[in-house]
Amino acid sequence: MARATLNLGILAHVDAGKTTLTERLLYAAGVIDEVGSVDDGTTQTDSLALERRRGITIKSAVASFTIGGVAVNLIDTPGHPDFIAEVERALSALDGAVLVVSAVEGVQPQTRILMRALQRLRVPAVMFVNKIDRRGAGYDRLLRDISERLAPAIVAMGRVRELGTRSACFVPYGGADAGFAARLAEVLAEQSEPIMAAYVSGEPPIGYPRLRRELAVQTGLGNAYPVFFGSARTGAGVDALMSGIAELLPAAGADPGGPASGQVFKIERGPAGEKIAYVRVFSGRVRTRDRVRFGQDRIRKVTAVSVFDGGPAARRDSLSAGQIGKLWGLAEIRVGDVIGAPQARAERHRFAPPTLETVVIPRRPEQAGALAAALAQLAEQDPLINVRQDDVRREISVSLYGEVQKDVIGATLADEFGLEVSFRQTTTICIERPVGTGAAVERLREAPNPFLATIGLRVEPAAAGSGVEFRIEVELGSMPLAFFRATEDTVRETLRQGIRGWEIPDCTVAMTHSGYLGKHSLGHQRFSKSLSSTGEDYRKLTPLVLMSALRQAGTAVCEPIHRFRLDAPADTLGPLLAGLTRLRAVPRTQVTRGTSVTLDGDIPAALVHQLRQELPALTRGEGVLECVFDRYVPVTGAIPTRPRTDDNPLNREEYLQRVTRRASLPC
Ligand SMILES: Nc1nc2c(ncn2[C@@H]2O[C@H](COP(=O)(O)OP(=O)(O)OP(=O)(O)O)[C@@H](O)[C@H]2O)c(=O)[nH]1
Ligand SMILES: [Mg+2]
Repeated sequence: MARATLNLGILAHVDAGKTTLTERLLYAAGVIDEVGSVDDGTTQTDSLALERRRGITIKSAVASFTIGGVAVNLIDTPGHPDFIAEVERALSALDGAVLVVSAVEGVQPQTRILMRALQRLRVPAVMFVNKIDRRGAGYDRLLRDISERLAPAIVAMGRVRELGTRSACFVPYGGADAGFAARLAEVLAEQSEPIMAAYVSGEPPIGYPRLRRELAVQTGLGNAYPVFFGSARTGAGVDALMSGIAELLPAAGADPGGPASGQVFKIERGPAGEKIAYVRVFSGRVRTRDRVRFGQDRIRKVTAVSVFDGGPAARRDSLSAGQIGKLWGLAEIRVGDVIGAPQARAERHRFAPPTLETVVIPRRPEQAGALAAALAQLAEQDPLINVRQDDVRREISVSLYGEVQKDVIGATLADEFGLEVSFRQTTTICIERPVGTGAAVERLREAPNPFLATIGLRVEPAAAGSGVEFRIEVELGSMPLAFFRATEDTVRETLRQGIRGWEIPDCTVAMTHSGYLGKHSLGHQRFSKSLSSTGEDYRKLTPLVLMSALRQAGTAVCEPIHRFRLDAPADTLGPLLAGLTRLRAVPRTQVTRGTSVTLDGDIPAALVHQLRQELPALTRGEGVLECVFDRYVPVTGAIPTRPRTDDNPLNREEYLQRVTRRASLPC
């Protein structure tokens, strides 16, 4: 019988100690004989040369071991906000998580973002408060911080001795600790009616084994969070965490029958450049030589399978429900693709999209083609870099979360593809939002419409984050379905560049008029392509109609705003506030504690990097800044525009010339 599997993510703010903890868990499980170190570049999961050089995790990595008969597949994720997309992809593969918090720094902005994502996806988690060996480590302060800022239903699983010293150790609570049993009963009573009833009656007291079982149930449901303490550096508390993982987190709830269904959470290239897809299977089984469906209806044969099953990935004939493994042979596959039957967990974009972009310039102009191909390969692993080629200006641009990601792309292009590149200065990615309603119609055989199609569209604003909704307000039978589909696809495509060239992520587009010319409407005549509508007519006419409706609606260009938290010495407040105002930052709250001050507020994403650079001078090198994307707000002052990379449907004459010239070129 296949053993149970637990796919476990290690998540935290940057530098909290995820990779060091992963190393410790592998050591405790007997997978490695020596504990590697991030600082020496010798860990199992930071295996890329670039990760070892920089001492940070850039890509998620899988390591596998066995505890108590359960195969645990650990996914060590990056904590740096520039690589949040990697975490997003890993989330789809998880059954549970360890959320790591530093005992010195406490709950940090990224910790809260990750916790919210875990709660939204109902991924159960245990918490590990790491670095108890460091001076300044807290215990009560940490528990307060976690319950106030992450989740109220937490249970400390033990106490710490010699906190803040090299010999700090974790002592797990047991049934004999009356305070622990009472705390368990109190937290669990909030979540479970039978426990509440027993708790209120008080007689007889609820038995400790029952409380422990109930803790596993409520943790598995994501209703309660056990909190362990320890040090990944010294190994303190790691054994207790390990038993906690096995006892409290549920193994994969997998459906071994049913159609094969899985999701790709990582793409890698093998030594010969072959593509390897890391897949979590949710139901059924994927076998070698199976022909599987993925992406937009591609079907490819799986040429090899390897499975993580308590040790390094090993060649097998098949990958079953609940497991994580690698698949070969799926040439066009991209990260995030669903394999086989669609499943409910394939939800995307749980975190904010990148808000910055830059142009990548090859040092040698003749390498432009090679650069485009290399970036296309990087986009298979990280589609959010959203590689865009502007044929008019002959430039390639990519989207970014931050400057570190830019350095990493530069270093990867140099190391893996031998391409020296430079980047243009990073700029902000704005969006456009319709501000009113606009409508337009172009009718078949009515000048100046040169296409054999009737299309009417109405554009309306929609709530932030709601996406693009396409509504059909005409009879579905009024036209072949393929023409509706061509119109909808083109609407979505066209909305990537609004009136000022920025994407319109949220709006409602209603199709108000439709019409076509087909062989049936030509009576006895024979089918003739030149006299019948084709999908092409809808694809070419839609941008013209949509842009004219949008122009009537009007759009507001909105820029991304980050929320910041800044800690600095209180006596630097004067120059700091002046500096923040210069950078268009708006402090909202200010709290002074002893000699330090904490400011919370908003700052345009465009100026975050500059603030980071100026901060040391403004705060004598002591300022600590945390920023996370918050929302988009309309730009005041000069409205930024982005050069178009399409056929420019805003200019009718130019557009018609371009699309008709292309149509008449031989294929
Ligand atoms: N004193 C002490 N240092 C630790 C502990 N755990 C990790 N560190 C140190 O903290 C730094 C960051 O550790 P990592 O394991 O790379 O942290 P991470 O969370 O994987 O970092 P990213 O993947 O880049 O987000 C390294 O210098 C570690 O040696 C700990 O328990 N105690
Ligand atoms: Mg790491």
